[in-house]
Amino acid sequence: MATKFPHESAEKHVSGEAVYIDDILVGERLLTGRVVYSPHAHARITSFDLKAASTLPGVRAVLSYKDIPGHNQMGPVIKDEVCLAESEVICVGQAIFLVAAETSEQCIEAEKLIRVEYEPLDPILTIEKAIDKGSLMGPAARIERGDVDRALASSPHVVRGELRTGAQEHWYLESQICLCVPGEGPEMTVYSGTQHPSETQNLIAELLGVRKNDVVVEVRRMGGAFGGKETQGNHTACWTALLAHATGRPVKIRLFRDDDMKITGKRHRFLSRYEAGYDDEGRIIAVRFELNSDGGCTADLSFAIMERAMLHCDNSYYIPNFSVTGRVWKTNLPSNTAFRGFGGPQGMAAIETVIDRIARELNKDAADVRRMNFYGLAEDNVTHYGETVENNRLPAIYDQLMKSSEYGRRREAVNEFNSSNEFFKRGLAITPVKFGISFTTSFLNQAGALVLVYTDGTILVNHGGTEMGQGLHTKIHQIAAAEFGVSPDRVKVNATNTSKIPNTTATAASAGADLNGMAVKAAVDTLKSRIAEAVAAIFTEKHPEDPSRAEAIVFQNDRITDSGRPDRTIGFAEVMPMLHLRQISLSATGFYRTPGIGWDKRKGHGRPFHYYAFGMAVTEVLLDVLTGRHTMLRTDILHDVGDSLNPGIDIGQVEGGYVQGVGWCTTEEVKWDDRGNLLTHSPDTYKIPSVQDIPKDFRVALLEGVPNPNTIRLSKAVAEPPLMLALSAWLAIKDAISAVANHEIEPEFSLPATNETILLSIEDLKIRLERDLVSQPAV
Ligand code: LUZ
Ligand code: MOS
Repeated sequence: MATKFPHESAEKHVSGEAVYIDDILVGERLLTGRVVYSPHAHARITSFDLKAASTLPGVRAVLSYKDIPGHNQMGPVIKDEVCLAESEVICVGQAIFLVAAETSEQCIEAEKLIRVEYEPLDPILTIEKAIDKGSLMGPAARIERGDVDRALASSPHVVRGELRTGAQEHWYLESQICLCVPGEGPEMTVYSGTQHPSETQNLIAELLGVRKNDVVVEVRRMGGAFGGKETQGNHTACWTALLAHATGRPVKIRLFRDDDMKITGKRHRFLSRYEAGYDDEGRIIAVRFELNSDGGCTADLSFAIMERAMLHCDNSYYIPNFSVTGRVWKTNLPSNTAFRGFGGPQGMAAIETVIDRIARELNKDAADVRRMNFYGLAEDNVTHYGETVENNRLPAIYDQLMKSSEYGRRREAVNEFNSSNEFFKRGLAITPVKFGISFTTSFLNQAGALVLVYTDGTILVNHGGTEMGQGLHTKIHQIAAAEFGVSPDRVKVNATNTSKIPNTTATAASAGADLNGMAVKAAVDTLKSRIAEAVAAIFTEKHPEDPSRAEAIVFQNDRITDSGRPDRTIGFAEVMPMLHLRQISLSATGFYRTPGIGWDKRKGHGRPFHYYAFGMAVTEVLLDVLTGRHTMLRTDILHDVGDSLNPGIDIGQVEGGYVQGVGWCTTEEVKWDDRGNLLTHSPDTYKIPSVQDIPKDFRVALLEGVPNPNTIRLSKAVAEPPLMLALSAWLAIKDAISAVANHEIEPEFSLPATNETILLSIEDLKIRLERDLVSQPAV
């Protein structure tokens, strides 16, 4: 299946023909919706007056929580999140009122006429203050193995410290959007930019006080999501549905970019404390982590994200004595949410910091320290939570990548360069990724499909996953064609629709192709066995003396053939009208649940993941010591996707994931003022990677010859894992900074390593270096 197969919408994307929600044609009865949100991080609402706004010409509805027919609630899992604020606002950006008008300008004019009285309250805007105030979102979670206290006490060396990792804005190209079209009676059709159509459907039904079978959510495609529409696509959908319900007219809300950035949650900031014991070689004996995240003002997915951080703070390393405690803190910022990696990056940044520090303390190359701590193939291969690392690709990837990237030679070249250059330094680092594939909430690992065959031999595939540019529909398209043994041009993948597939799981956790691909295969298998039986009967009618058996029927090259008697064959399209005349059902559902997983959250033990995805990256940077500016000179990546379903798409995902991770690690800094206003709410103050930030020499390869057992066509998930390869860029920068002091003292370092952070780190290093020189006793 690994032939070239372009993204199903590639041509439409570049020609502009791809229909995004904002492109859907609606009649002149379409209204524009707008959300009016809190300017305070924390305040009581003492009164409000909507009269003047409501009577403005063109305005069709101005709504408050009082106008909600059902439950004022849009919490995705934990019901702690109101749809519209009642007597209190708990972050800047929290929705309070909704406006629908004939034009967007009228909405904005109406908003100016809304009178609200607030009584400001003291906000919590940092993890530190949340800790001081005991503002916990919920109970702490812990995973433990071995005796960490004793192991730390008896370790020859111990490093201790603290790491801060920053938030990250999703910056999907298409901002949050929804179009709702009211139908007959309580019916509502919802075109939503959501990764989770069923959850959007459920929340809207509860909000409107209607039944779930009256709400249909459809998603053709999103212009990017990255986790930012796993739960928070629901918000805009809920607001739009309320306005459509109130006015009886189609309503569309598309958030302006600045509003989107202010209103929606980000990747969780973490404050991580660590203690790690190791031997003279650099082998880790024990680690204790305390992970603290900024959950924002409601729970959203914060607990699942913390859990994934706790399940990934081992990254690729066997750590015999391990303790990790995770705490989610409640602050007065927009609720932080899923973002590609889902806690994994924060957990991995913590252990990679530990490894890097151990290497620097021992004056070793961090590559060697990483290698010696990798999970083993046959021993030392059980994680701190009890899952065995099967089909471990780490040693193979390491050996291949060290060689293909010429790490050894380049390490010498970097040293050479650094010893002869004062104002420019180079840095080099290799980091691994081991990422667990499955939702850690085990029941979510399920998917459904509905496959239809028409009498012209065309196939329509419905499944529960959503397309956000990642190529899921393309892969599903290929899977359906391959399983049916027909050419791909017979197949079409439908827009995701809750009236076709009910009760779906979010397209998330990198599992979209794994889960939905298997569900589609199950449906195709059902159809094939039904068709095989009927076709065998047709063949047998001509040769009653020598019957064809259904088990011998094969689907290949657009034909259906008796494999024992190749002359008995009929075209796939040719036979369909015959099957229809014979009253054979040509549609089937498919269902899949991931086998063999199970995870006890409370004990912190089990097998949460079906398998692991592995990858490694070597990054080399050039640092301008006087400005703190860095250039990515070269990145080599070797990544494991099993037998790739589509190498073009998979390499694109690896490249994109890496570059998005580089953004998080380097230039993307989310900042708020001391009243909880987002300062970085547009691309002129928030720096996402551009074409300039892609490594000058970027070499991405997929690991060959590694079929992944028990998955759809022996493939592996791709989406999230490559993001964390960017930690190699982050640590290459640290390596370059460290070269300023000839690797004699360790730089202070945090994430993101912005120009400013780098420059301060260098300045600090120079001051400490001078102080050391002065205090050296004369020999
Ligand atoms: N969403 C979720 C996720 O609900 N559970 C997960 O384990 C997960 N992992 C990655 C991304 N989204
Ligand atoms: Mo996600 S972070 O939507 O897999």
